[in-house]
Amino acid sequence: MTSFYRHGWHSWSPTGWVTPEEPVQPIPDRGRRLGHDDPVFASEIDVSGSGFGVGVAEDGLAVLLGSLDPGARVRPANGRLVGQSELDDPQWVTILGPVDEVFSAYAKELGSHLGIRQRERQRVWCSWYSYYEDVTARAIEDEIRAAGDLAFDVIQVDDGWQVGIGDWTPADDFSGRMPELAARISDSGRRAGIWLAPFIASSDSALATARPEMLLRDGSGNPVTAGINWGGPYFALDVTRSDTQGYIGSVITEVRSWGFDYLKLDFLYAAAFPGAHAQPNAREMAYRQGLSVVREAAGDDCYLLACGAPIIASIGLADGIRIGPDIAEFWHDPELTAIGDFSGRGARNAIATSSQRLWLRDVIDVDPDVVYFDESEHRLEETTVDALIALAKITNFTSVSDRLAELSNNERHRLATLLDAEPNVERQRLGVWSVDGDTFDFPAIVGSDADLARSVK
Ligand code: 9PG
Repeated sequence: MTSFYRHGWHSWSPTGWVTPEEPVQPIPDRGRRLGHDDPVFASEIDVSGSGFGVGVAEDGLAVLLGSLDPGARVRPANGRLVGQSELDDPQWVTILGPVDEVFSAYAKELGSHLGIRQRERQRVWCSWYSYYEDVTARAIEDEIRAAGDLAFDVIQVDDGWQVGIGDWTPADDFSGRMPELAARISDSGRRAGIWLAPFIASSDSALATARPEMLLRDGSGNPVTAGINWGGPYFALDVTRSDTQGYIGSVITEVRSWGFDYLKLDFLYAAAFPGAHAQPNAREMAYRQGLSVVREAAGDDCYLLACGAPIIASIGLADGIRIGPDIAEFWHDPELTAIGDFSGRGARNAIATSSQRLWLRDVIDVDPDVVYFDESEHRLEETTVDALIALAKITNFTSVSDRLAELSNNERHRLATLLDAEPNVERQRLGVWSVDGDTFDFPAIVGSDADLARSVK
C-alpha cells in the first residue's frame, strides 16, 4: 500500500492522503483542541481513519474498507486494511476499483443504508465571519436591507444572540424580538437561520448549574469536558437521558416557534464523546439518538446544517454538513502549523479538508464554509479566493459572511455573479476539478502538511 486515505472524525478533523507507515502527529495541546478529532484515537501515532479507509496499491488499484453503520475505525496494517467498530454487528463493505470510483460506490452504499435527505442549492449569508459574537438584531436587520435582491436562500444568525452556551434564550437587543427578526427574514423570501450548540453547555451556564444530572459523566462521575472555548471549558450533555432529550426537544421547538427554519447545529461531536451514558450505546449511536430528537422536534421541512459533526453518523438525519474547519481571513496560523495542528481555522486547512470530502455531496449537502468578497477584510491571495469560489460551485453550497453594505460595486457584482451562477462542474480525477473551464488541482493548491510545517520552522 503506497497511500492511505485518513478520514477525520468530524467536520474540522484533518482528512486526506497519508503514507501508511508514517506515524501521524497527534493534535497537541489537547486542552484547547480537545474536540478536534475523536478523543479515543487522537493521541495514537498509528494512522487510522473514522468510519472507513482507502488504501492504494502500487499498481494504482484502490481498496476501500468501510462500515455502513456509524462508530467504526479503519487502519492500515501490513499492506491490509483492518476495521473495528463500537457496534456489535456492524455492516461492512469492501470495494475494489480505481481510486476515484471507490468513493462514489461507498457514498451510494451509505445513502441506501442511512438515507438521503433533500438536495437543495444553499446560498447562505451568515453573521459569524464579520460580526462574531458581537452580532446584534440591529445588524441582522441592516444586512437584510443590504442584501436587497441578492439571491440568498438563507440569512443566518450565528453565535452571539444567546445568553450562554446551554442557555438558549435571546440576549441584549435580540431579547423579545426573535419572532419579529425571523419574520423579517422570511418576508424577504428566505429561510431564517440560527446557530445553536444543543449538545453542550458551558461550565458556568445556568443549565450546567441547575441541571447537572443532564451532563455526560466520566467513569469517576465528573462531567466530561468536550473542549475549551467562550472563555472556559464546556461540557457534553448525555443525550441518551430522557430528561436531556426533553430539554433538547424543547430548545428546538422554541426556536422553531420563533419562525427559524434553518438550524446551524454546532459542536455536535460532543454527544459522541466517551462517557458513562445513561443508556449505554455506541458513542456515534448516542449522537444519532440526540440528532433524531432534534430532527423530530424541528420537523421534516426544517433545514439542519450539522457542524463540528461526526460525518458518517450525520447522514440521513442532517440535510447538510460542514466538511472542513473554519475559513479565516488568512491562509494559515503559523503558530498552529508549527505544532503540527492542521485542524485549526484558516483558508488552507479548510480547503485541504473540504476538498478531500467532496465525494460526500452524493449523499448529503456539503458546506465548505464561506467565501470572502470584501478585500479590505482578508489577506488571502486572489488564487485562494478563486479556489473558495470553485468549492462553492462544486458543492452548490455558497456561504458568505461579509458586511454587505461595505462591499464595493465590484465586490458586490462578483458576489451576485456567484449567487446567480449555473456553474459547469466536472471532476477530472481525484482532487482535480474543472469549474467553468478552469482547472483546480486542490492538493497542489494546499501543498503538503510537511512542506507547510517546514515553512514555519
Ligand atoms: C461560532 C463558530 C462558527 C463557525 C463554527 C464554529 O475553539 N475552537 O476550537 C473552535 C472551533 C470551531 C469554531 C469555533 C471554535 O467555529 O465552525 O462557523 O459558527 O463555531 O462559535
